[in-house]
Amino acid sequence: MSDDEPIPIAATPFPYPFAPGGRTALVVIDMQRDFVEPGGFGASLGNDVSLLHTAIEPIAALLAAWRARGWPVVHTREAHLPDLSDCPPAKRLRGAPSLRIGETGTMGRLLVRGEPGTSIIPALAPQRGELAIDKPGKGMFWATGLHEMLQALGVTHLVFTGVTTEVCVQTSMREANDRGYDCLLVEDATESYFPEFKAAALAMIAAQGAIVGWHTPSAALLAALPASAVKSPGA
Ligand code: TIU
Repeated sequence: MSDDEPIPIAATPFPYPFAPGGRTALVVIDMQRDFVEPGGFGASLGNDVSLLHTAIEPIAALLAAWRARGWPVVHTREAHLPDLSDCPPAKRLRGAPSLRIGETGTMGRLLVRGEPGTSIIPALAPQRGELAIDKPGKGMFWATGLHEMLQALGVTHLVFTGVTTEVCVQTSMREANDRGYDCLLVEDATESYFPEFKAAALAMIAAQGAIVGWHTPSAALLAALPASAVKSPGA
């Protein structure tokens, strides 16, 4: 099969034209201790963080598939500068959390770059050669320079995973669609603190003829990927 020919992936609302040859990046949004573990930002908002755990294994399987093929991977972290100059009051003062962004919890200062809680969970830790970007907003393109990095790599398609579906994942996917990327969201590799919001986000994304993009289970995507070059030990 030619690297130029799209591979049709069974998806909602119709097959997704997957671009092989390293033109599709796997995006892992904000799989940070601050959202997934007790004592972090997600818990400070009153959420049950265990609801996000089912996404971890499917994301790990997708990471393994991308790594085996040498395709580009992007990890994002929602993280602010230590002086919070990139965290406007409209974000910092919103709601009534038990701890606000920048305050100190059991894993350090919430959503501040370099703090233990801001790191990506060990099961999904970035590897050398993968992009790992700190983003001050919900969307991954705001104030990050990511679009230029992806253009330099020749990436035209994005496969989305991570948390939370209707907040940072959906915002990033909408930003990506506006920038011309064809986007696929992996249903079991994304989670929300609110199952009904996850379902609504999936429906909104695919409605009106994939107005934002497509969604599919990880099994359908993995089954359709071209074979990886098998790397022998020591190769
Ligand atoms: N609160 C919530 O659902 N999400 C966030 O605050 N950030 C992300 O989605 N990463």
